[in-house]
Amino acid sequence: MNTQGKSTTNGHNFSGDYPNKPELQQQDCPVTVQVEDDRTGMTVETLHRAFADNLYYIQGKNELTATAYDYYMALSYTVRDRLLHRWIASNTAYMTQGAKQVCYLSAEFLLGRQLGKNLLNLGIYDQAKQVVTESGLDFDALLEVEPEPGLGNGGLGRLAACFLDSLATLEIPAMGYGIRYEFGIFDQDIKDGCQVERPDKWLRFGNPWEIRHPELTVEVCYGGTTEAYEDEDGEYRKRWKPSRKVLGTPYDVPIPGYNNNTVSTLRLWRASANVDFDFQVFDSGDYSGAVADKISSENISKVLYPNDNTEQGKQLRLEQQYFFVSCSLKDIIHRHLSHRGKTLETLVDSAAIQLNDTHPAIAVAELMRLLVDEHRLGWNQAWRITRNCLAYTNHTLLMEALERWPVPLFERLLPRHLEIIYEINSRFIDEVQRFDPEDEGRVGRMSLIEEGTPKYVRMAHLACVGCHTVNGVAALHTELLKSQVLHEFNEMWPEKFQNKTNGITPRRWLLLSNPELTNLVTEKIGDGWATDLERMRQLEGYVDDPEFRSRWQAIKDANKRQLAERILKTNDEDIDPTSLYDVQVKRIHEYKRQLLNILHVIGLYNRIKANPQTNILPRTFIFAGKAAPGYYMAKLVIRLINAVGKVVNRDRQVAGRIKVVFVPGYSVSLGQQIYPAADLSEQISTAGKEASGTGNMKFALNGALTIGTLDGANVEIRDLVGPENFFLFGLTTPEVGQLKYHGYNSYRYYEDNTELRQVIDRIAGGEFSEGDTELFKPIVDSLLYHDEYMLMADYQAYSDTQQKVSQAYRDRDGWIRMAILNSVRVGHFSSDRTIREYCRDIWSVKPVPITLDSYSPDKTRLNAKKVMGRS
Ligand code: IMK
Repeated sequence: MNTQGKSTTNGHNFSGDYPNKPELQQQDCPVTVQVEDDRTGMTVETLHRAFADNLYYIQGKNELTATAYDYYMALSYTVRDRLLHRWIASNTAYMTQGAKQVCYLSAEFLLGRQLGKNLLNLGIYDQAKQVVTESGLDFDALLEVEPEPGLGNGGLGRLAACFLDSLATLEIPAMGYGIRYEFGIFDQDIKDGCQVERPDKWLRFGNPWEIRHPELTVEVCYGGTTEAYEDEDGEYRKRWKPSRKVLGTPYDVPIPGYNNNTVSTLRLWRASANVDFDFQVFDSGDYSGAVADKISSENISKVLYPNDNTEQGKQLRLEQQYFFVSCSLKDIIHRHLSHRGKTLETLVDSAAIQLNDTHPAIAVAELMRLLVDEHRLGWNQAWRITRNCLAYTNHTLLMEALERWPVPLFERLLPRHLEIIYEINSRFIDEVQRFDPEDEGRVGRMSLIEEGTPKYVRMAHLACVGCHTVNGVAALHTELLKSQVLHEFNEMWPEKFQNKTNGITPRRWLLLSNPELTNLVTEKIGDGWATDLERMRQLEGYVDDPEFRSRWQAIKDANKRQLAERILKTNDEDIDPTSLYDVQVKRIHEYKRQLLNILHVIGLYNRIKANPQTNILPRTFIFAGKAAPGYYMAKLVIRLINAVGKVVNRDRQVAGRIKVVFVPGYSVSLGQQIYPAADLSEQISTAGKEASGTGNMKFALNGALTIGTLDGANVEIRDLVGPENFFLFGLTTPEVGQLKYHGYNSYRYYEDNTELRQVIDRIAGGEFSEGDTELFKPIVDSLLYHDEYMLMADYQAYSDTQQKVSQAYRDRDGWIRMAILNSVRVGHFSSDRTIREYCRDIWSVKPVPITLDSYSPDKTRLNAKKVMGRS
């Protein structure tokens, strides 16, 4: 490769036009542009030069003036050049081959930090580390400069990110579509034991991982009215006369596969004002009014709604959903039609469009509108295309999380879509009546519109009707979808329903987060297992090898010491790395039952207070997680955890036997430090409430044992690791149903169970609130008089099982054996497996391998005249 001479044209000038434009492919090439090897070379020497070069020419600094941030940017741009090289090759291959692409529509992508992951996937992690270290810098500290793109709340958004990694790794042409929130999930501080939210200004210093494409800007309309008209062919048609138009501009994030040349795209849309439109609409005199409207347009992509598993019902949220769906569908159609000879009839050959929960479910109506109103297709043809292209993943069984929009709001914001939904509904209702003429209630229950004042549009029903496939995210969840939440749809269209058990990417959740364990695995079974995680099972034989076990333990111990250092910094709390780390990290939600965990801690505390000599296994209870800012009970649970920590950690009598820490600001990065250090994974939701869980998989892969209920993917994890290596407790889903059905009385457990009564009395008596008996009263009352999530019913089983955990941990060898078996037997939960199943059963897409040879930059030719003429 050419290592001499600087080129005058850099890589991003290619993007002066859409990569799919055929004009750029013309033959007469008066100028040959050679892209400098400093931008593509992968050796330590080249990376060193590129790093220094970028520090100088991009950051404008040298080693005397550079800050940590400058070094971070210099390395990021070094990586970005190498990504772009492969990205162009990938886009070119997909365009020329007209490959079918997965289009993953999601309101959330919880990516985590990009630099380390991109280095890993490009295969230059060690080289970059050497470069940075030889430059006298701390590599890990440099990676930590990156602000985390927290464009999601929890599992649903993180799943989308794991899927992107697996899609690229499996060489599946794919595009993620979402929103470029200016403010991601809030930062969490803990002040006086309470959660305090701070805005997440993640873009403050710019973002080296995005490429803006103003030339691909699209227009999105809202409001106004509709009118009927007759088109040139005498056909009756509807026209939408919107009252508001905003612009959507894509920002592309390149997503490299692991150990291959594929780089796919996460396309995030940013909203801005359509100034021309504003100036037409407003009085020509109202200049400031028109400028002020700019703000309201920009608000659409301003902030992520911080709710997980609850519905917000805010107008701006519906505006966001429609915004990114409309932008994305227009983009998909544009790309399809820009292929010679392609018509909309064959859209399904270009795109498999996946709806990540109902947040993008307005896609059903919008695709119909684009096909019927804008592209003038007939209804039936449009409906066939829509149904063939769209598929829907459900992520929750909680009634309060099922999205419904008030019809009046819908009518105001999206009048044409409401008409289309009514039309879909009327045809659907006919079908329901034909399917089951006897049951008169069925139509009302299945209708896309919920009757009442006001009426509501049921988004899950819209998705069920408008998609060819509906899937759940774990075996139990899919069964409950089919038998409860959507059972009438399952009766009508059983062939629509599928299970796709979630997975996690081993690249971030093992290779990046647990490098020592990664090395040990590779040492024993060689390379290649990171993309074939079931091969970890080859390590099963080593459970009987004392040398292997002690190395395993040494790695866990080192990870635990590292976490202790971090907790000393963030919590100013000294934790004992030899104690059992009992960890619950996830969003704070009543159904996830962090409260049950802390009740057990109080139970242990009571035991020590009652008998100071009691022999209790030293444990550190580690909590982390954010509560939705408007979720009163969840925030009160955070207060209780911190309050218990304050009392227990300071109590001399407890003397280091139990500690409680709440680590603030849970995030992907913090998760990467916590999972590898955990001994015990708390997966204790009320059975039937957690759709899948994915943290459960991250813990197990890193060798933590699970204490858990038969909920979500816990069921499958337990089957795979073996029941003898899993601490099961609690009511099953049918038992929860039975107990509710026969009238659940939680107070009975308070009366009958001395241990539990003492726990609750301690809270109620103000023991953890400096005598204030009011502060935690809502928690006490909820336990005694409602207990919707049946903590009281499960308390004793949980406490007994925790006792078994302690016993098991005392047998260090036995524990490590179980930990190893957990880790090596959960290869099934690689998101690679999940994605293979989606490709085979839902998307019908095939890999398109990318080779760099034919697109290597020194062979790239530019038609300079054409490019100059355009700008
Ligand atoms: C989550 C579920 O709660 C998890 O159990 C699951 O593992 C994860 O999705 C990935 O499948 C956010 C949600 C949701 C429903 C609505 C909203 N389900 C999940 N997060 C807003």
